[in-house]
Amino acid sequence: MKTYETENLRNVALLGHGDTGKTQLVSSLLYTAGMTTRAGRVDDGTSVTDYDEEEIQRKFSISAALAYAEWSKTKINFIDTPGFNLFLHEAEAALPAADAALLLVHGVGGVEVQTEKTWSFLERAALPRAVVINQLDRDRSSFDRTLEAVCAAFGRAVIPVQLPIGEEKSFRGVVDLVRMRAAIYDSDGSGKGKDSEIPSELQAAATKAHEALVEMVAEGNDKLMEEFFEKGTIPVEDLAPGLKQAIAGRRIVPALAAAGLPNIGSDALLGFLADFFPSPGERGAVEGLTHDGGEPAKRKMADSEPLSIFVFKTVADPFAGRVSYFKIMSGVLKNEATLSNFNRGGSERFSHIAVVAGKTQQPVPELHAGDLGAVAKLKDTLTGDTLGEKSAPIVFPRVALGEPAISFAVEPKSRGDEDRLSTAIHRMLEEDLMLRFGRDPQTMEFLVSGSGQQHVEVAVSKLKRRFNVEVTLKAPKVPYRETIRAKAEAQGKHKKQTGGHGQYGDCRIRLEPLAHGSGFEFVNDIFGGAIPKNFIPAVEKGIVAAASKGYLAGYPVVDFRVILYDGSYHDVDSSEIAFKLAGSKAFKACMEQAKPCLLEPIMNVEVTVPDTSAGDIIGNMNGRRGRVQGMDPKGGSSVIKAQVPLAEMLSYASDLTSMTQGRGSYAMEFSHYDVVPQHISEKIISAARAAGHGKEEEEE
Ligand SMILES: Nc1nc2c(ncn2[C@@H]2O[C@H](COP(=O)(O)OP(=O)(O)O)[C@@H](O)[C@H]2O)c(=O)[nH]1
Ligand SMILES: [Mg+2]
Repeated sequence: MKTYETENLRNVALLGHGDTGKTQLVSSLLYTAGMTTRAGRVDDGTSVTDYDEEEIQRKFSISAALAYAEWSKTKINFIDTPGFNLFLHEAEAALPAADAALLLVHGVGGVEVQTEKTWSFLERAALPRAVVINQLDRDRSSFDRTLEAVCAAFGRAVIPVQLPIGEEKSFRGVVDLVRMRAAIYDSDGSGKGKDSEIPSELQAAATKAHEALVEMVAEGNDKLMEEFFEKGTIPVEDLAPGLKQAIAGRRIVPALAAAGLPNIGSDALLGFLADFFPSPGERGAVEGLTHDGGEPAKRKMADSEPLSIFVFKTVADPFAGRVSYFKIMSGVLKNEATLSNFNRGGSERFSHIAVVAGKTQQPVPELHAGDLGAVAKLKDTLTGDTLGEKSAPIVFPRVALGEPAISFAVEPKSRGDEDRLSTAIHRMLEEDLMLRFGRDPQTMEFLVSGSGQQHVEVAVSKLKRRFNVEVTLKAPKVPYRETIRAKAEAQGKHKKQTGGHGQYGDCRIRLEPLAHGSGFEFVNDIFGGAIPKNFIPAVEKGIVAAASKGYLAGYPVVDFRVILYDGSYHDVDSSEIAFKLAGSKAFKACMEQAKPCLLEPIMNVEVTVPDTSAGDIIGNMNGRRGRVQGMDPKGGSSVIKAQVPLAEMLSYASDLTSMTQGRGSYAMEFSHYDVVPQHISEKIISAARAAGHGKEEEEE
């Protein structure tokens, strides 16, 4: 297997709404580049990047996957990502691997919810990008209309560098607006166009679009601007580097035309990526810290810098074990190298490093700065870790993902499988950062939490297929939280000093509410050693433990600050455990006065229904304590947006089906936590109390 220098690499993530054709396009590009002997197809389950059994069955991408193609001596690494909302966190998590992105937009559907969402990911990651208007072979598709929608959504930086030749069934090629040539494709699906003159009927439109592009490139470049004023145009030799620079600087977002399935425009797209997308080295220095919580530090993506790599994905393979996908952030990685893990300490041996194309791996002797690779069997390394040369530590930032929105209780089908379930799930948690696993504080059942029902169902299906553990999913649970609405102050004293070695711990704390979503803060305000330094963490631990068990109904208490301001100790009888118990007692005493309340997750819900059902749907939303925020028409349908408590949405799928005779669909994602109304909260609390939880529960 060849290795590639940094300047000959491109790392390109494909993002966009589900079903825009990202996975199909990658397979078609790989075929055109000669990487596969047959064109893989999503619909036959033979695509390169939807190789997992779960993806083949469902015919959509669930996790980010890699593949690469060589084109004009350049290695293009593709990062194919899911576009469906419940799996979108996978796209976000994989972005550190990319140095640029293709945002796919459906030639019929236009700009959709996840188009905007993934655009915002690209903004946050500051990635250069191009828009591909895809599936232009479809009936009712339109390059112009879609482009207009894209410009309306994302601004005037978006400008075509191609025009389509023919439309719908007769879409057969693209005009290259930089070189002013045309490529015409056969129906053989090779993806290789015939270089031709621009068809005469497109000449005028192409000239106009070329001039617009020239002007836009010149706008941000004084030298080109002068040339443009002098000659009224810019020759290709100057236009091309100017365009490349403008893309890298995110001043221009070029728009291209394609149809991945019939493979039209593919060699032109590959050429565009090789010629105009930035190499990793052209992205400037990557920022990190000298160590976790340390000072800012930087690395250039160059071979000459000390070695560092960033792990952006982990796969739990039942046979190969843990497989780690990484990017070389700087330096050169040689096979069999030993690297330090800068997040966790310890060292790891990189044996059999490989490059990845879908499910296959090819061993390589070395990888240069910017390239992507994989290695199996690292001991303690997980997604988000930075490793490298021991003498040159650096830690790159992790991607912060949202919180899971829904929990299901699961139960192993065969008794005695609890341990196997727990082992298998823990391996899957390494692979999927949005998945959570724990025990229900009330029923002690196993809980699996994820972004939505389908996400959890996929996890359950993987458990069976990969790890041979079968579980039943029970009714979904709402992950309530508890919080406080008032300040409170109390003492917690744990004292047992009768006979033998005694126990003594005493603390005084104040509790203060924090804004929703701010979590937990601990402030040590002890002066003059009222509590010795070494026991202060014990007080905090005791409070955290008590908060996690809840006060009203057994749900974790969140969004509060604790100020530890006084206490006392005993020279002999004070211990860590005594201060832990004191902290826990003080917390409970405070909760009594702090006006505790329940919080529930509120979801952003988007329902698409035929116009005739819109009224019913809105009425129904109001009945679910929903707040309707808007209604937009969309090609004969209505899109209704609302915020609704998760507790009211648990049975929505089947209700929507019956309200619309199966013609409605909806998507939902977590928005925020809000206070549960009094009358509902009373029911939840009394049910929990009846089950023996909440305040009455006594530990020790
Ligand atoms: N007609 C047509 N169908 C396409 C094209 N690209 C993809 N498809 C189909 O659209 C569906 C979704 O494609 P896929 O690549 O899985 O989309 P993704 O969710 O963006 O990865 C599949 O049924 C594909 O066969 C295209 O260019 N033209
Ligand atoms: Mg896909």
